[in-house]
Amino acid sequence: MPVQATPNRPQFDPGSGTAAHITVRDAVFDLLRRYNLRTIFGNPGSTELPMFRDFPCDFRYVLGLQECVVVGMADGFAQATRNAALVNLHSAAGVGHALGNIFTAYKNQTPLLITAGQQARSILPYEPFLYAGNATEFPRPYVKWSCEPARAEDVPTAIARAYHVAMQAPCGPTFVSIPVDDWERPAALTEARRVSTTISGDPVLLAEARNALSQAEHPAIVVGASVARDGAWDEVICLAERHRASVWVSPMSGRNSFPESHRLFAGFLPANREKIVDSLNGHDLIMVLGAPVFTVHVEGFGPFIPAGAQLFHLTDDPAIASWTPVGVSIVTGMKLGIRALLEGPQPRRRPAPKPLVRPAPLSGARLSDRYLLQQIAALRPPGSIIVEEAPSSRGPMHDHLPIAEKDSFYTCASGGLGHGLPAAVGVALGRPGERVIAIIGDGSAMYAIQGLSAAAQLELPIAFIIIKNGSYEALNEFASHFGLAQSVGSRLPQLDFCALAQAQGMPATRVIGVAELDRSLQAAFASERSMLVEVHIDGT
Ligand SMILES: Cc1ncc(C[n+]2csc(CCOP(=O)(O)OP(=O)(O)O)c2C)c(N)n1
Repeated sequence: MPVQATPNRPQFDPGSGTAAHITVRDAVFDLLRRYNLRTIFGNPGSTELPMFRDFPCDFRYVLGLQECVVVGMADGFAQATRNAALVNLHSAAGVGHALGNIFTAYKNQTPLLITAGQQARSILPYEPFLYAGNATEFPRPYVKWSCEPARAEDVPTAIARAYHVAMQAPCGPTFVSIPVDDWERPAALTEARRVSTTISGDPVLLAEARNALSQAEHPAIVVGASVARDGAWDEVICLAERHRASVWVSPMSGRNSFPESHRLFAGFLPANREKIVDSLNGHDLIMVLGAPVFTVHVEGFGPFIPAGAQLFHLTDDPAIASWTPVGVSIVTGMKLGIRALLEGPQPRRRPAPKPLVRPAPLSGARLSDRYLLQQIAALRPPGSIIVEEAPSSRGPMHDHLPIAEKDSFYTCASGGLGHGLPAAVGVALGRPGERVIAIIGDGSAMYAIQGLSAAAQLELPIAFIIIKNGSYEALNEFASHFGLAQSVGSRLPQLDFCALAQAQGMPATRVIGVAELDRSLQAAFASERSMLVEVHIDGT
């Protein structure tokens, strides 16, 4: 990340050898400016207010009406801008509300620099109102580093360290708890150093991997979110084409890393060990790029890969490399790693794999989620970005809404609901001028419905499509896996999403039948501001 110029840097006083009248606040805002962290996602409380005294005009504060929304927006923004996002939470209670999406940011490998207020140091021994006991322990284990500086003057150094740790692979959230009286204390300016974030893999193992790839008869590539995060889209296409390899998407991938319209695209691996082995059957070499091997959702048994196959694994996460049960793992950045694979010897001649058979187009006799997704695919503006959180519609989406352009799909890697709706706001904020389409289940929407307010206030061009099926349908489907006749607590009460949107300043429209669908989608896709479309699936 380039270090930024500092327009309003506090004056250095040559006489005393220190900068004159520099407070912790001055030093922290100076650093934030130079790390280009000028957007603060927050929800303020008494213990944070002094941080914002004389709030500088080159910063903006993005208010989330609940902390889960704050962190979800920051996650989308950080992913969209490829820089850490700055979050400010209220001490214990605010951090508590935020934890679900902090977990998701950790699994998404999203760099977040999270600060939280703490009570004044002098009263901490007396357990004051709104203090945080063991503040640094609370967000663990889903932050990579956590600190409450021992002295006020150490706050800027802690912020610098938190930024660099968040940005190191695997990227993730970090946490600094800041006592409320620290902001006015004197401090020294801290250098915004440049710290490299690129990891280059072991050249010997990379040579072994590329030789094996060139010699394989039927290689498969499995791509995960780290490929997209590291901007290695073009490199993966080159690698797949060079080797005529089938390309699968890893289970539960949070980003799109390969064009789903490409003739080598083979499909999505399910999050189930036996089904993964079935899908990869026939491949003698499996090259996993930027994904765990493998994320599963249910217990499974037997081999991890087909008998006789070899597996190589490029990952930017040493922890994932260490628990991977099979094959050779190489810890590397994706761009560098895949470029190293491209230098391999000429691959053997191979027939092109059979193209994926797509489902036939639907007629629209029913307003199913499949039909809705097909129409979104047909009507969405070119270059639009999809953010999804609609669990039982994920499979239909794979079938009917192929994602063909880079950096055009985001979802959560954790399975924790309440991320997608605010993440869409963050993505739109981070990619100004681009159209975002948020496809959200009616159950999922309710975990972070306050995010609509931010989208309306910020006047962002987001089409929120609520798939209204009146239930936690994914749980009904899952019940059969455990042999349950039906699930408890999976029917939703009557919810009026149009009213929920309008109450937050966003226009909304309801679609009950196929006849109104296209017109409503087109209106939402053309609107300069956010709009919500509540789509009743199958007559719900
Ligand atoms: C924070 C959180 N709570 C509960 C769940 C369990 N869960 C998984 S899918 C699901 C249903 C989501 O409903 P909806 O968004 O309407 O999608 P549908 O299942 O109907 O496709 C629930 C509650 C979860 N994944 N995350």
